[in-house]
Amino acid sequence: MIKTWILSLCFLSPFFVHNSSALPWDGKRITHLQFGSLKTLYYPGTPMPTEPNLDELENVRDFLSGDPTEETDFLVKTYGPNHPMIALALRDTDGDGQTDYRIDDATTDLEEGYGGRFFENDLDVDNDGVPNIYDPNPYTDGDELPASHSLPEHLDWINKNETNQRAETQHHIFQDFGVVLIDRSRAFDRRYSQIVDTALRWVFADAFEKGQMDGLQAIVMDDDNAIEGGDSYGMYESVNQTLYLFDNKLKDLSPLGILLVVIHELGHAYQASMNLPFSHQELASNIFSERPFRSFMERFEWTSVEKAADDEDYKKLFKNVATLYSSTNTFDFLYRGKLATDWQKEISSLKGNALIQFLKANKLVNKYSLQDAYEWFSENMVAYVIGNLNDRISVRFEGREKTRRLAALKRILDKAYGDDPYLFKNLESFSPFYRFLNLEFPISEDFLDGLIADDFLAIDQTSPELGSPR
Ligand SMILES: [Ca+2]
Ligand SMILES: [Ca+2]
Ligand SMILES: [Ca+2]
Ligand SMILES: [Ca+2]
Repeated sequence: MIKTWILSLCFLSPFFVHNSSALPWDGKRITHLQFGSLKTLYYPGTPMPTEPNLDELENVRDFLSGDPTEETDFLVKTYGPNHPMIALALRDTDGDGQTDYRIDDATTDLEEGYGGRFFENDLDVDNDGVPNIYDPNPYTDGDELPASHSLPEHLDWINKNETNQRAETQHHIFQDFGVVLIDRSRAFDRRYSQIVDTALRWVFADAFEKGQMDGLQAIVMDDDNAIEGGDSYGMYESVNQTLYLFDNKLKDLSPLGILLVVIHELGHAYQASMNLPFSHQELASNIFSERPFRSFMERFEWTSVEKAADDEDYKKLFKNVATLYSSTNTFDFLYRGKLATDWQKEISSLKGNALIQFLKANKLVNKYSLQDAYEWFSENMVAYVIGNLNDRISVRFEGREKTRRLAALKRILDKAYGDDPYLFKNLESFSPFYRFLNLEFPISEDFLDGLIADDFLAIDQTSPELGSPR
């Protein structure tokens, strides 16, 4: 019966009106994609939500008939006249004030990707105490958690007749870190699961041990992220405590490149975990204060100021729909006393040598790290790992072998970072942030030797004449 609804909503629904105006909205194709996201929302084969009832549809009509706001404009642009989809975007099944879904508001332009896909928002939609991903019936209460330390059947790769290394890795990660790997619109292959295992075990194990990674419950594999035309390797979403990896973009990277992406995103999970004891409810709303993290970053020249109550961003704040991006911080970040947005303006016109000099003078590893304190943290964390790897190669190898390996490392960084030069040496080993990382995330020689030995460097594709990394 629910299946019928899927078909009817996509193709036959009376609510579905074929392209009525010049909206950047291609009903048939985009609805199919948006709706498809529900089928892998928590895990492949996620049961579908029930069809919106008449009350919900009336509620949608009321909501849209008021004065237009950025929020109603967004819903109409994203879902067109498809009121059942808007009803889902507004739905709060258990009435706890947290809507079921977080809506992808990246774009509604099909050329550049598409918005309107559904992401997890309320972590327990039916309020039966079983988090959605562990819940075989996420929309129906009455389920019970599986015995501790065992994966529920629908998530367990071994139940899919897999006795291979991929399934073993999933088990070890769940047992040791309480994090579950989930195939969503794509499957983890053996390589991905091993790389995630490497990052967790060799870089983040201490943080897990100390309870500093509570903001991570799942690592999931998807095809791509709609953001920036799918130009995204990964994403961490604090509200649903999920780290997303995007196969379409990641598959071209070498193992080391993928590892660096995973470390960057795990860095975000570490940052978000700082805020959890204080503001989980806040995180679930669209307003973030994130005070613990802000205070922490003051040690590293990142301060923050509260936004004025009449700030433009507050007017854009959505009140009824949770979105991935149209949220607002209640504060602005400053790096070395200057607004991050002003830094970005200053740096945007710089190219070539001028850019490199600027980054060096301001101790920045790249342009992207000026986005905000979160990105600065994660980019510097990656620089820390690369710097250690670079030093290890320099110590262990000489002459041509050393040149080849350092060149391989440079190629990997160039490929991953594209036009944004990545100057990992700008994180100096005597800087406060390096010292923090060295204390909290000790890097062992065994780990570095593994990266060198395990084909992580994709060494055979390297041209030996390239010089050492910048
Ligand atoms: Ca709810
Ligand atoms: Ca709930
Ligand atoms: Ca549940
Ligand atoms: Ca349930």
